[in-house]
Amino acid sequence: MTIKNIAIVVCAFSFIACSCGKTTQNTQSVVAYEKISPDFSGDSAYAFVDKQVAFGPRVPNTAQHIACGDYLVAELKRFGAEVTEQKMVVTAYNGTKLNARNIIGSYGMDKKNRVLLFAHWDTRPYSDHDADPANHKKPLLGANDGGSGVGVLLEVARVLQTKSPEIGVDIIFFDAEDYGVPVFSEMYGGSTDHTWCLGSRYWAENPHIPGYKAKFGILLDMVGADGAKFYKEYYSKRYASNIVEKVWSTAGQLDHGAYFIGEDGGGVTDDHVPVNEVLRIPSIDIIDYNPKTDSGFFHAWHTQKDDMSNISKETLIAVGQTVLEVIYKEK
Ligand code: AHN
Ligand code: ZN
Repeated sequence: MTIKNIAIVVCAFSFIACSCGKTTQNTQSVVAYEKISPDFSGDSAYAFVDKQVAFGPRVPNTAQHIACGDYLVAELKRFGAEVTEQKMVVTAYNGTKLNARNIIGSYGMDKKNRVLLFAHWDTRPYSDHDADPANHKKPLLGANDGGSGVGVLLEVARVLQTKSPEIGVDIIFFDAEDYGVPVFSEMYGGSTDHTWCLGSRYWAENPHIPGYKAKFGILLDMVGADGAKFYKEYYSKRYASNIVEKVWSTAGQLDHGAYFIGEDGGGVTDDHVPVNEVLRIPSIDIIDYNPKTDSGFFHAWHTQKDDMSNISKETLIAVGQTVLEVIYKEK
């Protein structure tokens, strides 16, 4: 078909679409963006979240934590990644020594141009935002807070094995993110930022490969809730505004603009902060955080209700397909 012919077909189509009067679609849908990445499966990602939750809470120093860590290592290997485990002992706000491990899966080890994808895999030992104070010292299931980011990245790993992108990819599951000072501690309300993100801080200070570099990083945190909204997070814009734009515009092209909101959110102390500030890899946080609401986070945040009932395959797809598209476009 010649260019002129295509133009005639497009015009004819838009004429029909308009003349029937029933459709509200505009002619933009005729020239829709065609994605280049392989399909991201919402069913598969959902199953990866469900499997983690089935271990129970994944709190450092527990048997469930060890079992889930072993599962994550085995899955990355099954999907063809080169796996490095970084075991460490970090000290929690209350002096507890946490046996922690960061789990790293690499693709295209020989490639110099790399992208870093990360999420935390541990879950919080406290449900300190639960409506019932009797639950405040109970660990939570972390379907969304912990499970969702890892679930999306396991599905990304599965896809990476089916087709190599041009760039190398490193997936890191960080440990000991969520052991920060609880509401019931007397330390609460002080400066407690340093009590969160212990695994990512350790890695940023001791990368698994000395001198490790990546073009940019993307953190996924609480990316599974039904109706999630991702605002442009403060530190992401401060350190990596071009990556925020790249990801948000890709999401728009893929018709996921209902999830990726074109407005500024607040700042969240999260695993991307040490990656930006210590290792200086420009990194963004895709996080369900809206500073205009009560806690800012999704409704079941740090409660006993953070279970599979909140998890939506559509949300997982919106995030996962966007991340895949960014990766497969990158050179
Ligand atoms: C703070 O509340 C300081 N940071 C939240 C980071 C976080 C907790 N992400 C998941 N759980
Ligand atoms: Zn949390």
